[in-house]
Amino acid sequence: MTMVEIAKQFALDREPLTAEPYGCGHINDTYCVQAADKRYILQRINHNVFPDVKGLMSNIQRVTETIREKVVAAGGDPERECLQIIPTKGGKAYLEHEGNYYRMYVFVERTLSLQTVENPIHFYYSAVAFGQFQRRLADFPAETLSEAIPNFHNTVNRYRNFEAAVAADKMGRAASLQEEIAFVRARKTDTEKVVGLLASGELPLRVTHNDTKLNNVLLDDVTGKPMAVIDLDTVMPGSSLYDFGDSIRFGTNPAAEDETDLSKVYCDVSLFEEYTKGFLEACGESLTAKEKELLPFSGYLMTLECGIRFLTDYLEGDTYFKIHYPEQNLHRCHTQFKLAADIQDKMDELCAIVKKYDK
Ligand code: ADP
Ligand code: GN1
Ligand code: MG
Repeated sequence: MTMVEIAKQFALDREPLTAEPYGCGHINDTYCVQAADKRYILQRINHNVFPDVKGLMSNIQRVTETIREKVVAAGGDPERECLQIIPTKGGKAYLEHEGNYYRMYVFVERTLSLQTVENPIHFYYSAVAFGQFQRRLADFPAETLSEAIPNFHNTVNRYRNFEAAVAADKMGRAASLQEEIAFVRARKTDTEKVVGLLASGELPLRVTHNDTKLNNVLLDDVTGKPMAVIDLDTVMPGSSLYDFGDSIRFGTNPAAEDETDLSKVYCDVSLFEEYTKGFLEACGESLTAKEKELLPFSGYLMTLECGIRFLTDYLEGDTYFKIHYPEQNLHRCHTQFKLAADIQDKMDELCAIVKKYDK
């Protein structure tokens, strides 16, 4: 079946005409479907990454319902401020066809999904969006969510997988990666910190998004104000630090994630300030002192983790992240390590910024 034919299996009130690849996600295959005057998002879910599609879609259904209720209660526009699943003609949340899984969403029109920060206000509003997201789900029973990817941000586990990939050296690449491997090994104890504090109860477990890249929030294309938070595949119990840290990782670096000129890769402190301001305004009162203290560290940790994941995938033969050319995961790893080191260097400055907005 073509993607247009797949789209026809969903309960649309108009005829799908075209389906074109869309967006810059690293995981799912995303298409924009045109049907008369309306657009839809159609996705082939990456079931190697997400084997429990049923559990995943049930999570998304329940989470979007809760957000919808909160948006309506606050007098907002649920059509634009919340992701909306289109069921199949048979009334299911997703379609299974020849071993593949598909889902459809309403296309949120007149929005921006940014790959880098073009205007600082956009980054501020993305922080408001992810802060609000966390607040709206604060009373959601976390234990009833299925864990789409167990240990997703368990950095101890990520470190272990990295060492296993080095030992296996499936592609014969380890010898040429000694510098990168040493970079990770020198930071092993950093990977143990947040995991340890969660285990001891010193950090609380919350319902978090876990993939708070700037392009996973849609902003109004005129005002920049936050509309829907998207890419809800990884909504699971986690730490607020994962959400804050991953946004800092992606958004404070003015360069692309696979930039090869590393002089362009750094943490823009003024962007860190924009994000901190927005996040603390939106959910600061619910954060504990320990969470706030570790916000700058989380930017470093999530960047280090992402670099470790890109390096591990490169060592394993690029089986997880989509790549568009052979060295892309290595280039992505380099930007993350450069950025992680820069965040480390700027740690005192970043801590002072958090204090400034901690009211
Ligand atoms: P991935 O998991 O591969 O990152 P996403 O769900 O993030 O997939 O979708 C990829 C891109 O498609 C997003 O970054 C965004 O640009 C666009 N997109 C996804 N859902 C919508 C939607 N409902 N409305 C408008 N654009 C969307
Ligand atoms: C993936 O799906 P996408 O492109 O928003 C990945 C994130 C990484 C990110 C790096 C499910 O995000 O964890 O941080 O790439 N998502 C998954 O760009 O692994
Ligand atoms: Mg995405």
